[in-house]
Order: sequence, then structure tokens, then C-alpha cells
Amino acid sequence: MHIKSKILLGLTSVSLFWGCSSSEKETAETEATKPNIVIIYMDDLGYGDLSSYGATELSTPNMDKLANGGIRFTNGYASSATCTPSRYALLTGVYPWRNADAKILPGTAPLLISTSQMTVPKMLNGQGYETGVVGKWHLGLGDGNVDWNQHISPSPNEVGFDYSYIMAATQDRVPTVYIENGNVVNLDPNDPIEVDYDKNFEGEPTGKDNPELTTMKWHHGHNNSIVNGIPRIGFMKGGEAAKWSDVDMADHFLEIAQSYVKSHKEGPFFLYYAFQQPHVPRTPNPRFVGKSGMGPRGDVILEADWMVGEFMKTLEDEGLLENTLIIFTSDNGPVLNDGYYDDAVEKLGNHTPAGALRGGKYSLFEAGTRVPFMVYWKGRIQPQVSDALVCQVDFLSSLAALTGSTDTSEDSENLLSAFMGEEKTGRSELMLEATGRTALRKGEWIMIPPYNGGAVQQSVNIEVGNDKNYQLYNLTNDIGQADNMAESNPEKLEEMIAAYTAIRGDMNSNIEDVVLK
Ligand code: NG6
Ligand code: CA
Repeated sequence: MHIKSKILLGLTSVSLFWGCSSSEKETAETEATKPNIVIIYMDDLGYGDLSSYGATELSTPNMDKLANGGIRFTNGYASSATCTPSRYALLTGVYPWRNADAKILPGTAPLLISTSQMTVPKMLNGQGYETGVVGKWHLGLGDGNVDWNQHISPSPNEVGFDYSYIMAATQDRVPTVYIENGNVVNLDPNDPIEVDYDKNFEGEPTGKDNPELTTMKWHHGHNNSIVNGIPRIGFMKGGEAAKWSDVDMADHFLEIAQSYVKSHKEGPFFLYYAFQQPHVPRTPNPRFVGKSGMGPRGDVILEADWMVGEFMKTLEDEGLLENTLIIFTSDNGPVLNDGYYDDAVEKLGNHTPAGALRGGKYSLFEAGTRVPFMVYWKGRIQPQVSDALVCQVDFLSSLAALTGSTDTSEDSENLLSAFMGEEKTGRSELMLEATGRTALRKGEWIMIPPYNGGAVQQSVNIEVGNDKNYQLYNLTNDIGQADNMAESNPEKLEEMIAAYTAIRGDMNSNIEDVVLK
């Protein structure tokens, strides 16, 4: 697969440059296999949230341009049903369940990726790329004892990114500040930042004790420090001048991403652009308030769609569109009420954020991990729909194959032909993770081993996939996972258990769902 794709790309570039001298030809050929690469990564965007994936109540014209002008994958997966593990797998090519620390992290967690580990940006760095990350990080920082008033290290800059402009964890977690290349932006040394996830700082108001100071009400969790009227997870003191403006966050990250593109247009560059939407707290800029009729969750999806359009315009204006491979996907499936009263449930109407899939964020059912997944390269990739089984963990090996690197990792498969639309076959099997539990997808089947714990996560009202019996679903005939065939198809079940055990070792069954409160 690898060789074929490279030859194909090589031939195209040679034929384009047939009139050049041989040394020019060589340069052109090398450049042609090293396009700029952008990964646009959404936070909690569901399989059914885009009009190109079937939404009828929301219109996402800019995301749809990528879906309809590139490859729209119908079996594209995040590695996990939550954020940190998915991001870990995307960047390292390693399944998150291999790392016991790869779970939803607090803002004070140490850097989860080892500085000696191979990563997508590190691999691309080795191929001559400039690399940058803009947006949500949520993979830990420092060594576990960060002084936010000093240079923070290790950070993204120590795992392959030449440039980083990030929020440390999530929009609902402190510290609520931007960090550029390891330094808090706009930090006033006379107003130092302190962060603690266990205890409050004396005299500081909290969402729990001072509801009169909040403009957004917490539903579960999210009752610690209040920033911009929004109660968060974790306690923070100081850093007034450095605090972000929630309603301007989308514009802010967009501006940084656009200027990154403009200042790296000589290329090749890799930009990992990690949006904060539609994760909670949902804080659309006033320009988008009320636009979806669906409350803030719908409004921030429209805001994100607009950002995608503006970002694409920048690539076009800079003359980079034909030389930029764009991947668009999401870190996990959708959730409505994820801890704040924000009308996501009340104003949903007929919208189905997960489309026809069962479950949602946190779930081992399909909606947890099957996500919008598009690959777009103007003039190079033929518009098409692909049902190839692909996963974000495969970016490392596939982008290595594209750019001529031999770097790879334990779990990352080279699916370049599928990502280029040259083949419609992807992986044969894929291990999926949700809050520590795993399930195996193989061909058209998925097997979920028995797990203790409630079937429904009450706080978010999502079916998480637990059952005391084996579950086996045929996803071709039963995309909504209504018909458990474990009993009626014992041969298939046995085959799936054997395949699962071959990858996972023990069944790792009977664990409680420990992550959510
Ligand atoms: C959960 C939070 C949820 C969200 C999630 C992380 C509570 C009760 N719930 O613990 O609101 O922040 O973590 O989401 O605190 S993720 O997309 O980054 O994985
Ligand atoms: Ca997420």
C-alpha cells in the first residue's frame, strides 16, 4: 500500500514537471509528497451533527465542503469515547488503554506523552516540517508540579511541536489561561497564578457556595472556581489579566491558526488545530447566539463551522489549498448535558447528534467513538464516500508513508491508500476504548465484553454500553445496535473473543466505570 501510493504521487508530480531539469524534477517530486498537513480536531462533535452526515436541523456548509469535496468516511473512529485518550492515540499512534494514565486529566496533570515517544509532529519534524498546535491540549503539562508563573516544561514543544498556543486542559477546567510555547500569555508577575484540584484558596468564591456570582448554572461537577461567571472544575487564584474570554475563544484560536499558516506558507507545515467546540461550557460569541434555535450547543457548532470556513479562506488566499492535506474529525461522540444547564436537552428538537448510532460520549456503543471523519486535498483526492474502517491512531503510520518516513508505532496502521481514496479497505480490526473499558470491532461486527456498572450514566443520560453478558452486534445490518446476537451466533462470538484476547490479553472485564461521578 505504502509503495503504491508513493509511486502514484511521484508519477503525478513528475508528469506535472516533465519539462524541468532533473534536479528540479527531484525537488518537485519531493515537495509533492510533502504537502502541508492540517488536522482540524473537534471536541465532542457527534456523528450526526453535520448536515453532510445527515443532520437536517443544523446546517454546516463549511464542514460539508470538506466532506463533499473530499473523502467522507462512514466508519471513521476516534480511539476513545473521551478526550485525553483519543488525543494521546492520535498523536502517538498507540492505543490509549496501553497507558494506564491515559484518562480524562485534570489541569494539573503531568505531560502524558513521554518526551522520548514518537509522535506525529516529531515524525513530520524529521521530514522537514514545521509543526504547530493551536487550541485544546488536555494531555498534561510539566512534571506534575507546575509553577504556572514560570516557563512550563515539558509541554507540546518537547514532544514534537515547534510552536504551541494552547489551553492546558478543557474549557471547563482551570487554569483558564492561554499558554504559548510554555509561557502563560499576559501573565502579570504581581498577580501570580495558583491552581489546585483538591482544595480552594481561602476567600475565593466557588460555584457551590456563591451561585449568585454565576451566569451559567452547574448541573453536576463544575462547582469550583468561578471565571467569567462560569463555575469550573478545579480551583484557581490570581492571573486576572491572563484569563481568557470564553466568548472570544473561537475568534482568538482562529486568529492564531491563521497567522500560523501565513507565517509558515513556505512550508511544509503541520498544524494540529484543536477546536474547543461543542464541549462545555458552550459560549458562542454574541454573533452566533440564537442562530441555531437549539441553544448554545447548536450555536457553537455553527460558530465552529464558520471558523472552518474562515480558516479555509486563509489557505485559499495564501495559495495553499492545492498543497494542503486537511483532516477533519472529532475526539469523541456527543453529549447534551455534560454538567451545565445550557438548554442542550431542552432545545434539541428533532436534532440527533449521534445520527442513527447508539450511545454517546463515554459510551462503548458506536456513538462514543464513531465520529465525523473527512480527508480533503483539493485537486488530489477525488470526492467520494468511503466505508473503510479507519481510526485516528493510524495517522502516524499513514502520514509517515505519505511523507517518506519509516516511523511507525505499535498500533498505528499505514492506511494511506484509504486516506487518499485509492482503496476502500482500511483496518480489519480495531480496539475501541471508553472510560477504561474496551470493545473490539472486526469487519462488520463489534463485540463488547461483560462489564459491571450501570447501563446508563445517569448524570449525562447516556447508555455507556455495560452489560453483565457479552454483546455482539452486526453493524452492517444493525447500525443502532438493537439486536444482541451473542446468543444466536455463538461461533462469531467465539471468534470475536479470541481476536479480542489476542490483542488485549485478559478480558479486563468486570471493572466499574470509575471516571464519572
Ligand atoms: C468529565 C466532566 C465533563 C467533561 C469531561 C471531559 C464532570 C462531572 N464531568 O469529568 O464535563 O469535562 O470530564 O470531557 O466533571 S473531554 O471531552 O475532555 O473528555
Ligand atoms: Ca471531547
